[in-house]
Amino acid sequence: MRIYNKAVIVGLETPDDLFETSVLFEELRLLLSNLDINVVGEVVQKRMAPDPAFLIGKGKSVEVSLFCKTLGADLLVTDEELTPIQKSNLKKATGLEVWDRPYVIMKIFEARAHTAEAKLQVELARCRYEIPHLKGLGLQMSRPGGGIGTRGPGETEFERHRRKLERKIKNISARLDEVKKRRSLQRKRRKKAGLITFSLAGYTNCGKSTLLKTLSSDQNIIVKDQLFCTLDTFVRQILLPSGNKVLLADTVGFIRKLPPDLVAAFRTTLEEIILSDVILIVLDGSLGKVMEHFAVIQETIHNFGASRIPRLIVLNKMDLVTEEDRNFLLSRFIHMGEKVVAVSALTGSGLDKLKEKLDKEAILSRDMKRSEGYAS
Ligand SMILES: Nc1nc2c(ncn2[C@@H]2O[C@H](COP(=O)(O)OP(=O)(O)OP(=O)(O)O)[C@@H](O)[C@H]2O)c(=O)[nH]1
Ligand SMILES: [Mg+2]
Repeated sequence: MRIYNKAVIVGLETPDDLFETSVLFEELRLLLSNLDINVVGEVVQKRMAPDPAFLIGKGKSVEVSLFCKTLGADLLVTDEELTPIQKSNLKKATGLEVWDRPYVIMKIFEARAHTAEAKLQVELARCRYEIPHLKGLGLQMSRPGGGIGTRGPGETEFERHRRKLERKIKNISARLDEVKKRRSLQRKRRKKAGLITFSLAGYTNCGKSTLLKTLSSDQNIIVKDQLFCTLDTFVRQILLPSGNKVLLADTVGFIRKLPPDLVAAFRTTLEEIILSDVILIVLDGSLGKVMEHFAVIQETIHNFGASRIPRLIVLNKMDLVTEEDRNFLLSRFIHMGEKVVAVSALTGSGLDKLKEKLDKEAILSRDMKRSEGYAS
C-alpha cells in the first residue's frame, strides 16, 4: 500500500458550524500525525452550504489543486465527511488521493488493531465504508463503449466487488456474534457473583488506561501518548477502602464525529460501557477543550442509549494544572449538578478520594439492584 506523508487539509466554514475551523484543524493535524503524515498546507472555504458535487465548489477545487502542486503534497484530507461523489470528483479535480476525517480515524484504528477481535471489527467497519464508495470506483472500472441496456464489463466488476464485500461482512459478523456470546456469558457470571462494574468512558488519550493501570496495579496494561491506543476491552478487579471489590472496565476512547461504521463495528467492545452499573467519565482537565470534550462524551453516551446509567466525572491530569484552575473546573461541574473528583492517574493524587466515591457508588448500585430484584 502506498504511503502518504504530505497532506493539505481542507475545511468548510458554514453559518451553522458549532466549532471554529482552527479547533477542528488542530484535531485533524493530531489525527494525521498519529499516522506519521505531516500537514503542509491548510485551505478554508466559506460557503452557505456544502457543494453537493465538490464540497468546496468546483472553482475552489481547481485552486486547491494548484496549491497542492506548489507544496508538493501527495494527499488531500477534508475535515468534513465526503459523499462518494464528492470524493471521486475531488480526486479527479486534483489528481491526488483524497481522504475524509472518518477515513483518517479508520486508518488509525487499522494501524492500532492488534488482537484478532479488534482486527475483525476494523475490517467490518472498512467493508461497510467501502460499499457506497464503490460507485466511484465502478465508474473507473467501466470501459467506454458499453451500449445502453448492455451490461458492460465495468458493471460486472462493480457487482462482483460489492458481492465480495457483502460476503465478507456476513462472515465477520458471524464471527463477532461468537465473541458477543462469550462476553455476555462473562457478564452473566460477574452479575451472579454480585460484582458491580464501573466503566471508563472518555475522549481518546485522556488517561483511561493509566487510571485502570494505577488502580489495579496491573503493569501489563498498555499506556501510550497516542490516539486510540486501546481498541479492546480490559476488565480488572479493584479493591476499595471498605474491603469490597468492584470491576473496572477500560475500552475504546471517543472522539468528535466517531464514524458510525466504526461505532457499529465496535458495538461488542463498547457494550462494556452500555451494560455497566456506573460510568466514570474521564476528562483530560489539562486541555482548554474540556467542556467540548465533555459534550462529545455526553452525546456519544446518549447515542448508545446509556444516558440513564449513573455517572461520576473524573477530572484527570490534574498534575498539569494550577490549584486555581483545578478548583475552577471542579466548581463548574458541581454547579452543573455533577458528581466530580479531581485526580492524577499518573502521580496517584486524588485516587484515595476517587476510591471512596467508588465505594459510595457501588453501595448505591447494589441497593438499586436489590430494590429492582424485589420489584420484579
Ligand atoms: N501528566 C499526566 N499524564 C497522564 C495522566 N494520565 C495519563 N497521562 C498520559 O496521557 C497519555 C494517554 O494515556 P492513556 O492512559 O493511554 O489514555 P487513554 O485514555 O487510555 O487513551 P486511548 O486508549 O488512546 O483512548 C499517556 O502518555 C499517559 O502517560 C495524568 O494524570 N497526568
Ligand atoms: Mg487506553
